[in-house]
Amino acid sequence: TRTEVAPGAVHLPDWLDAAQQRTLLDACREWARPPAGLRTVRTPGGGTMTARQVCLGRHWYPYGYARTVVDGDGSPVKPFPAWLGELGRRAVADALGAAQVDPAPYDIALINFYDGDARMGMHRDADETSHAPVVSLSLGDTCVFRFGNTETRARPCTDVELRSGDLFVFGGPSRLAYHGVPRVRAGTAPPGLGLTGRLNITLRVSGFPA
Ligand code: MD5
Ligand code: FE
Repeated sequence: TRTEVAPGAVHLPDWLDAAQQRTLLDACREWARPPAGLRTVRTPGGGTMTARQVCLGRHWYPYGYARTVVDGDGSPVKPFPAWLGELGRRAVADALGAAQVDPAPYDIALINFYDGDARMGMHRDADETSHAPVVSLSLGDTCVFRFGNTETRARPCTDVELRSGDLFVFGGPSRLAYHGVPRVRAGTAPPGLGLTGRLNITLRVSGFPA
């Protein structure tokens, strides 16, 4: 069942089968290892994000991108693999149609690890130059994903449950909408996956020169 939550914002539940989820989880665990592994993101105001993160291709920090882990161990960022880019293009084609697949290749992945208490406040993703659709893949525990509007952090918004294997694509006018993760439902991951908590992989086109 394909649900268009707003123009360009499409939810495809269960897009990844159990074997594909396992493969992606194994890859995420490798990427999370040092050097340039999982780290805690510190915000300019002195706070810390509760979801921990690892990046591929370019390193995201509030609010920009770098080629090295500027707020961690200083290592070069791990490369963005070609197979992940192909997955991203296939995701956009399935969700929005082949005509919406950006000509530029996907070149950045941000992988967020949420434990039971982790959340993500309402924000916009505006640090990329390209407006190509963002591809979001969820693994593990179900979360409440809050999709807002392009004007304000506040209402109107729509809450959507994202489960392990779900695909969400944010394109067109939804690319710059406010969004967040108000809660993770601990203990709801598929028993066979072997993941405690939630993992989200976003694929992005930076629009930056190679
Ligand atoms: C997550 N991650 O579940 C979410 C999924 C992040 C982040 O928000 O910035 O790492 S990505 C959701 C997203 C991306 C781009 C646009 C929109 C949502 N949107 O317009 O709603 O960890
Ligand atoms: Fe975001």
